[in-house]
Amino acid sequence: MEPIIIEIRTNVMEGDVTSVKANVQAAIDAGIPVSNILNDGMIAAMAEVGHLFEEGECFVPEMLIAARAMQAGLALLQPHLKNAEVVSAGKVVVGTVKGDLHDIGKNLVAMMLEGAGFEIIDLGTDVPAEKFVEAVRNQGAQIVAMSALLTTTMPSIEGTIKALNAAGLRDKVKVIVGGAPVTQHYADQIGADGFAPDASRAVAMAKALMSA
Ligand code: B1M
Repeated sequence: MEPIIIEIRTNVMEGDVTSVKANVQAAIDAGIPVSNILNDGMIAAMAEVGHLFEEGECFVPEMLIAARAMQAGLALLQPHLKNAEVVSAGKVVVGTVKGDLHDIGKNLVAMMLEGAGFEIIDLGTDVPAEKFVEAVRNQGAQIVAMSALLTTTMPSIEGTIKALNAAGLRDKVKVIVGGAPVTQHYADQIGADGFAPDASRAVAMAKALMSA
């Protein structure tokens, strides 16, 4: 692995925003593929921070500063995730479900969908079911993309699907779900149309659902 990728990983884990920015920019300038910078550098760092948290070797403040550093790096990668030639592929309402404040995976999914030509309505984090319903109704979205990072907030995905049903909107939108604890099995169980384990496969899923 390129030494600069290892440095980026360390920078993110240490929450060193200045070095993350400098090294991500240097890696981009050196022509290192954006997918390597993202997956081997930044996402790998967050996985390691999560592992240290589980082991009791780091705490919420460390997770938070690592997340800030990751977001600073993502901002530099964002223009490179976009494909300027693509025209609107569809409208997607994106959000992290109620009770859940994790937004990095959701932001990545939104960025990559945008890069693939989708129009994004990002509702942010801790989004109640009613807000998803309102956005679908008012914006005429074709896809709802929900992210959950906590086992305790996964039921909010199902609650939102039920709310879309109750509002008579379920057959007007496709629902894609994802986030670390979410599985294909869970997606099937709650009646989602698609599950993706990562942001690039969320794009492939969205495209497949639009053409279905
Ligand atoms: Co939290 N946290 N956190 N946290 N945090 C996890 C998720 C955890 C796994 C850590 C651990 O114990 N190992 C654990 C959850 C355990 C569980 O329920 N199974 C956990 C916990 C317990 C908590 C708190 C409860 C801690 C506490 O307060 N005691 C608390 C909850 C707050 C809340 O939400 N109500 C909490 C808080 C936080 C911070 C605020 C400090 C911070 C978030 C900051 C932010 O997001 N702005 C944070 C962080 C940073 C993490 C870890 C370390 C990293 C998450 C991340 O950004 N990963 C995380 C550990 C881990 O995930 N291993 C952890 C990078 C990101 C790119 O990956 O979001 O998984 P991810 O997205 C992936 C895929 O999942 C997928 O695509 C992305 C990759 O391409 N994906 C989708 C995501 N959404 C998708 C949607 C799709 C498709 C794919 O379709 C729509």
